[in-house]
Amino acid sequence: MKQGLFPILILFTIGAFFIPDVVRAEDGYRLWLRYDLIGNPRLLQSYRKTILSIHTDSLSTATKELRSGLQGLLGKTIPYAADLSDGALLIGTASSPVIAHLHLEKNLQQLGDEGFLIRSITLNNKHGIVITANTDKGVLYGVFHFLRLLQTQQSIENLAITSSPALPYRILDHWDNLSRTVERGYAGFSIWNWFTLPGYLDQRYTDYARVNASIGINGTVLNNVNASPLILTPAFLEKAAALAKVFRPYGIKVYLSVNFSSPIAIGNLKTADPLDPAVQEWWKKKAEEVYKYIPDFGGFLVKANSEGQPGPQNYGRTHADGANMLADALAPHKGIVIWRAFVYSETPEDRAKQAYNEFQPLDGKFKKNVWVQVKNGPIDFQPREPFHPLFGAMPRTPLMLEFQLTQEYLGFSTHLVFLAPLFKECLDAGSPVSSTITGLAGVANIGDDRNWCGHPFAQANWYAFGRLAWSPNTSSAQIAEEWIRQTFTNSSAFVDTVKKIMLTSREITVDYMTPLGLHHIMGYSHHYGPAPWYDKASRADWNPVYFHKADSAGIGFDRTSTGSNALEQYAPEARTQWEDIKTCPDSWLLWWHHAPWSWQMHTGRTLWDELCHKYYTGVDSVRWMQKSWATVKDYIDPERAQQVKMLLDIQEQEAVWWRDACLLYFGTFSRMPLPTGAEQPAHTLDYYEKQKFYYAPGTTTTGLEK
Ligand code: BDP
Repeated sequence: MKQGLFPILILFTIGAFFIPDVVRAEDGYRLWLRYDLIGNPRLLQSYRKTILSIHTDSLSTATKELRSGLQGLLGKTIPYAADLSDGALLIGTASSPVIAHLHLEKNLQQLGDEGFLIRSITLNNKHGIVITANTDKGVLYGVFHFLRLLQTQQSIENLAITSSPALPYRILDHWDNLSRTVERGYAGFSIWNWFTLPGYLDQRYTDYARVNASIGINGTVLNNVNASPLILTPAFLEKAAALAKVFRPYGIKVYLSVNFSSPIAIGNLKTADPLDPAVQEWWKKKAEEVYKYIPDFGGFLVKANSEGQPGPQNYGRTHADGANMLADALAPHKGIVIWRAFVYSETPEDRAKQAYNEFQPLDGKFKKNVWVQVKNGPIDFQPREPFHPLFGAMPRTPLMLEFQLTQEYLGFSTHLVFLAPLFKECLDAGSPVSSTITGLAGVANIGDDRNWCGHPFAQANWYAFGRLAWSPNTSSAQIAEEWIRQTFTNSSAFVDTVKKIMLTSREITVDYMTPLGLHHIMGYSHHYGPAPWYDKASRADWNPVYFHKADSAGIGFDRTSTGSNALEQYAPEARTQWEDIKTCPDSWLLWWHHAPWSWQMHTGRTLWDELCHKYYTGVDSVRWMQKSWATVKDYIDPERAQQVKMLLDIQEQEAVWWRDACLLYFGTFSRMPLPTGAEQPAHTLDYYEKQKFYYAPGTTTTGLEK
């Protein structure tokens, strides 16, 4: 080798190692905690001047996160400093020496166990920023908030922020099976590798905890509500305990879904009757065992007497009998029972009334540590539902509000649908909801796909859930903007355009799937695509025809006093907005009323014309999303730009599928034509009806059979 070439080669080799960092493919793994170098040089300069050292006396999870976040964002290592110097970030709990002498106790009193304070201070002519709280967990939340300010390029001058969560329980519910399949999961298999736990602790478990803590989520139910009794066997408890250990420093408690028949399935008892002393004893011992594995275990989540799951009614007992028995077993350990109100068994009544009928009379009968978990609407996570009538109707029972992040009824992980507006619609429905809930539960949309959620934009629904559980008053626009800036870029052209897409996406989806209050008209069992014609299920209320009731006179489910009278389950204030067909908002019309095809809508169109208008607008709007995305895609990495483009293309085709299938079918009742001059369906109704969707239940395999 010629002299002189060697150093160049070394340089080249070193360079090659670093290049991938620069051009690294963006795979979405980092979610909204990307911590990339601040792109705006002026801002970077000012942040660098303001943040010179970290002054702390404990190397906690919070300080480590802060340090690694700053390293990425500021492109340099921020040193720990033993003394308070100019430009210090002071981190610690209120009682730690670096904070105690600042005498901030008064400001911290209101913040409870989880709130935090971030404040600019000047002490002995030295400027600094304090991040503190009453607990380590609060400090961690404060650190994540501070990092969010930097990631979204906010000013960090004159900070005076206090924040504490509105709701104490902020829990993700995983519908993950022990086989690693995920019920209604569209992002791969379960992230919990039950085969290699407890010995192998995947980095994903830590990142999962970090990401959740960054949005204030403080609990996780590891397994499916359709629970395998095996989760309570020592082998699985050991695995759950290993996860709990990883999550603990991030303030996340583990909960488990339990099967009500566990005493029979794994306890060798002959019954699971909640009033049987042997059954009660079994659960007490089981709870003791669980707490030996997981000392800060959160509690049990139970789906009972719903969709074939066992429950107290199998023994002629009530939901309260069942829940109270488990509550007694958990009470000595400070655990809670979260008992789901999603009941769905065959009844001659309107399906929408069942949960209220079974649960409302039990108000006041539950033990103190029982929370009743209610889905946002009375049917089942549809694109639009009115809020559940149990909200406001159980004043003596703490209620958890359950949202579905996984898009079972909203296009799986294929359609771009930002769910914050859907969540807000329920949260903002008034005091019945806001005054009675103690927490939010979100059915997780997470799997082992590299980007966690399948669709790059599905991550935003996880983010929105956490942000709203912490602070339900936050607007959808703010949440979208924060998420875009952290997940993609701060470029305003991109932020503005993508925010518009996100904020309208849910309404667009309602338009092309279930406009004007239609609901539950999707494919049988797999729940993908349109099948309003379906009437073959053995139970009436499994059939879409049950829900839309289209006939030659009109369409919609009469739930007023002339029909099922589900409306009577609501308080008068809520009732009045829907009761009268003349004043009922168009968006709810067919949920509450069976309206004639020629009914005059508030827009001036007839019902049939409005239905067509909505379906056509839905499709046009997806095309608008495609075009808008094309104008801004170059602001971000080509990988995610292309993924979103491909998914939007599928969404467009499927919006057309929904529109054409539904309008052709409903047209057989209205006998009215599609709008003149409008794009005509490419196929006949018969073609759509014959399409088969293959789906292997319990797996994540889906696809349309051509
Ligand atoms: C329905 C899902 C079903 C769940 C059920 C539930 O289709 O897979 O088990 O909700 O919430 O929407 O228990």
